[in-house]
Amino acid sequence: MNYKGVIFDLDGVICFTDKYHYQAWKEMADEIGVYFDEVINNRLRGVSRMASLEIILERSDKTYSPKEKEELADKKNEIYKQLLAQMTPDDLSEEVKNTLDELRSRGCQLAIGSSSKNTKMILSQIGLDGYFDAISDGTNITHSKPDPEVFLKAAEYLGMPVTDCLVVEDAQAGIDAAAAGGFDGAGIGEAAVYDKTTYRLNTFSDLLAVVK
Ligand code: B16
Ligand code: MG
Repeated sequence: MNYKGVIFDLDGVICFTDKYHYQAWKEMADEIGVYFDEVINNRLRGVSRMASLEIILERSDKTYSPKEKEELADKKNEIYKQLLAQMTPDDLSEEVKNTLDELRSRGCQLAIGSSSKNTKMILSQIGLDGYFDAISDGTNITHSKPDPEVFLKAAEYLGMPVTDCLVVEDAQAGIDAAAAGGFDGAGIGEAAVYDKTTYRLNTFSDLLAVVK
């Protein structure tokens, strides 16, 4: 298929910040005495910050007010940002960078479609500040994945119809969002084996066989 634009999820596709999300949520959960482990953390993939907190609080006996929830989410985000500050361009793999460069040299427009409100900081840490033609992220949406808003905005920012764009995702919620928006979806990691995925990627550079 000939796609003119490729919209990449960030965490789990371009780079791997899930271990930092886990560490930060774990510290917050321990502080309020709520059980949290890596299995629960897997349910947070691609899901917004507040929706992630709701999943963690399923194990709490206490009812938290909206203000208290904001405070908990802020606390987690402060810890998370301190961890992100340790990231460097070495956290961007050569395979990902070379594949992005090759797609660009084939004339593709490249965009980010991420739930994260920390997208710009992450891109800057890994040396991709200013690299993408468009960025749609947690700061410009009101509905998080599996709602298609983040990808629809990315296509709009690229100035392209949905059918010209391919979405690359690692999370089921992200593939659901792509499908809901009418996009084809290429899945990597757990999303590669999800039945709504259009293309299964074993490794990131497999994209070069999908986007000709
Ligand atoms: P933040 P993605 C998502 O990024 C993460 O996978 C998810 O775990 C996180 O809760 C979400 O971003 C929001 O992140 O707290 O930084 O706004 O996979 O959509 O790039
Ligand atoms: Mg992701």
